[in-house]
Amino acid sequence: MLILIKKWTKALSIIALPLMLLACGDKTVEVAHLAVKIESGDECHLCGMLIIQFGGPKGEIFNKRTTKAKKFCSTRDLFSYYLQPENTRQIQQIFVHDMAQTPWDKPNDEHFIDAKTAWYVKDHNQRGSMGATLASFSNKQDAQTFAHEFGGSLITFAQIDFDLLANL
Ligand code: ZN
Ligand code: CU1
Repeated sequence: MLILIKKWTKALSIIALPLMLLACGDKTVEVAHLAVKIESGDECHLCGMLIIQFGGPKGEIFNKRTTKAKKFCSTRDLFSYYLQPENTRQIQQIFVHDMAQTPWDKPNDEHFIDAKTAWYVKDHNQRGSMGATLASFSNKQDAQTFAHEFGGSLITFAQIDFDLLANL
């Protein structure tokens, strides 16, 4: 009988250990999200505008420990939100449209790309929901082609700050 109980406790501890690890791990695990579609009623998380009523690249943000995307009417509003330090800390993933793959006036949500590795064109003459905005591209060559056609210059994710946004 004693042997049986001992066997049981051993078996239990074997089962319990991975479960505990799983439970602890759960809080820190960072799930990779895929960009989601912008629906007809979706409002910009920053300015409240209906997102699909306007052209230009849009943005999406997934925070750590949440599954719901925050959606933005423009790359301009996306970065205004992202750059606030209390937000930057919470953010796990950011997406922007690849404007080489989709028309400016009606971006297709199948062409969301990782914002952190994207190339951006500032000071071009195309307008987004909030006026001047950053055009986003997955490919440097495409960003150059866009700048050639619509003006502006190339920057990377790391070069985007509040100063730059204010002077678009
Ligand atoms: Zn907005
Ligand atoms: Cu807006």
